[in-house]
Amino acid sequence: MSQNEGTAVESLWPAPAARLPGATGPMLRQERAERTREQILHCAARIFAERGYQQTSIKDVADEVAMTKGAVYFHFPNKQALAIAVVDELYSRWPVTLEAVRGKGLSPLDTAIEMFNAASVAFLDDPIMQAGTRLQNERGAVDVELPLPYVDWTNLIATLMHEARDQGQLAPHMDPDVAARVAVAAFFGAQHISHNLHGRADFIERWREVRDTLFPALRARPSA
Ligand code: LUB
Repeated sequence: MSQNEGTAVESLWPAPAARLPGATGPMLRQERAERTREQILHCAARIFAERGYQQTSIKDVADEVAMTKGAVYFHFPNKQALAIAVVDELYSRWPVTLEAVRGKGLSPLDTAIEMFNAASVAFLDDPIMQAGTRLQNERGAVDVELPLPYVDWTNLIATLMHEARDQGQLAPHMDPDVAARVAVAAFFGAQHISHNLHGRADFIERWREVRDTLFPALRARPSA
């Protein structure tokens, strides 16, 4: 492997020209390196989610991904970088999810519900989500500054609540920013309680209760 592979991956990927048919060695190496990085990140997420930050070592991650510690260090200089990468990966996904959900052409409030639905499933089956949540819960004990939690989500939901108000979908007395904070807090609180009491086994059910209690209160009443 070339010595500058790590930096080349970040700066050149994706490099459309190099993807032309007949592209040779270097691009393939980059793709392989990118895939390796993803594998490491995914395995690190599983371990972080299971054991927490302090109980996880680069050695644990290397064992999980069946590589040498050196191979892991090639992509991530230390455990701090791995933790940041997991959280960054998590936060980079929501705008993509929002675009997909917006593609359904739902009303703003129903788009918000669909976003929470997507997040609820991710809590159950996505190691990046589970690890990101655990790392953020432990952020006081993580020896590197993680991106601020909940802020992106609250802004994303607030944008939808403002759209709901502009379209007359929000109850007239409801402040869109308050509605966003309450919805995120209720959703995330239900997740936290379900996680700690039942390993999230009842979370889908608890989220349905939150949704069916909260969203009717946010909606403007249909005029008679
Ligand atoms: C989101 C997590 C897990 C909130 O925004 C965040 O910080 C999040 C971890 O802290 O999901 C989902 C409402």
